[in-house]
Amino acid sequence: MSSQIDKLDIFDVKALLSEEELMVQDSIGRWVDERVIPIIGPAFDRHEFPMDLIPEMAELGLFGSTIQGYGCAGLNYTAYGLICQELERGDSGLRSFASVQSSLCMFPIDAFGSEAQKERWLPGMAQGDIIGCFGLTESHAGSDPASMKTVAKKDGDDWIINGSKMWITNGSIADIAIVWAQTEDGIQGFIVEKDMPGFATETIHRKMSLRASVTSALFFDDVRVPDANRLPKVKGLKGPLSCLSNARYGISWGPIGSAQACLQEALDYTAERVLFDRTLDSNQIIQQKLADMSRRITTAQLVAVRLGQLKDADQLQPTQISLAKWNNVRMALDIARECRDMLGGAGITTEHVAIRHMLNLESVITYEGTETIHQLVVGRELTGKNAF
Ligand code: TGC
Ligand code: FAD
Repeated sequence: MSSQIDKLDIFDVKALLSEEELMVQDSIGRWVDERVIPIIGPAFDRHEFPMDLIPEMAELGLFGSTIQGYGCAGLNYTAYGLICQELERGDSGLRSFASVQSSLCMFPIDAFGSEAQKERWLPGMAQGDIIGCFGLTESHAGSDPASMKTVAKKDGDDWIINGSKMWITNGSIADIAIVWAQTEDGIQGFIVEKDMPGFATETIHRKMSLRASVTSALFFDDVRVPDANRLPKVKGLKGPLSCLSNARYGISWGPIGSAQACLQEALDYTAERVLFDRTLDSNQIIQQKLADMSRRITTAQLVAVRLGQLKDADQLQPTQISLAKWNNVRMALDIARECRDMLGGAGITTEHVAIRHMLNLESVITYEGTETIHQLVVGRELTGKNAF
């Protein structure tokens, strides 16, 4: 039986995209096929982020892609979502790198920075010459950033920062860190440069998830930061939470790519594998499971496209992002686990992609607000009661 339906896009979501959005998706998708997929399994095994891909990502316009000017591509948010989806089809670590650089570092400089800060940092970040990291989480309470202990105290024209941050993507490879600290005036953001005395990083080893990504702890021991490095246009938790909103938006798209990669692998594998005199995909139970994956991916794609429309119309609410991040990451994690199972013993090695995506998604469901935190955000919207 032949059909016009794309197995990974049953509702033809592509038909809802503009020419520019399709072009972005095609070019990044081709790059992921050619440059990422052949090398990413071994990089994950070696616990290494593939640094040599950074200039290529910059060349493709992936960093700060929604920012106008400063050498950035000025794309819309639907295109940014598609970039996240294609990158995550390769590996969540690569999408993480782009999310942190774009949504968590370039976005706050663009939205809350002075003109001098934008001119100093954004062009180099767009070119991938300056790498950023985002320090919000502390070891005692990631879900509750309002309780952070890192402090910045005013000292003449400078600030003195003391404290530490934990689980920071890109921490030990970053040239600058956007660091959120308590001040007498509430939480404020500072651009800490890697060679400022008293600033140190330590890479976190032995991760079983996001192995092709650098995760670090940051330490601040009387780090003197000039007031010129303070983000002047925002005070309070809404500063870092706005950055999270942007990153969570991209993460709502990304795992669709992981799920597509896993489903494609399961389709290929079960079509070849012969057990009890027939291919595995001839069994009703296998078909039912594959069909159910397709249903969940399709739902997630439609959620993402609607999210993109709302974001591009500047109407997106944090609760909508929470619902989408929760739904789409959960969808991908469950599918990756089910695909791993369909591959039997072969599914437990990184010769196949399912277990790598499955392990990565354990981080994705935890960072940028755990699944529970997003459920509580939606619960608060429905009931009007804060249950955190
Ligand atoms: P709450 O009282 O609700 O809000 C405080 C202020 O913030 C505003 N706000 C938001 N603004 C923008 N976007 C959002 N999503 C916002 N949510 C809230 C809010 O309006 C208020 O503003 P104002 O002007 O009234 O002061 O704050 P809360 O303390 O009750 O906390 C709410 C909660 C639990 C949802 C929040 O703390 C939370 O989201 N916790 C989870 C923390 C988290 O997600 N951390 C992520 C760290 S970064 C990371 O994981 C990077 S991974 C990178 C990668 O590799 O991809
Ligand atoms: P906790 O907050 O201690 O949560 C533990 C458990 O308690 C979770 O299951 C949670 O859902 C649950 N829980 C929490 N509150 C409630 C409640 N009220 N009711 C019921 N259950 C609750 N952070 C950054 O700032 N920058 C980064 O670049 C960054 N990158 C990361 C990369 C990786 C690979 C990982 C794993 C994390 C990263 N993080 C980063 C940190 C991440 O955001 C936190 O791990 C996350 O917010 C959860 O915080 P926590 O680990 O302290 O867990």
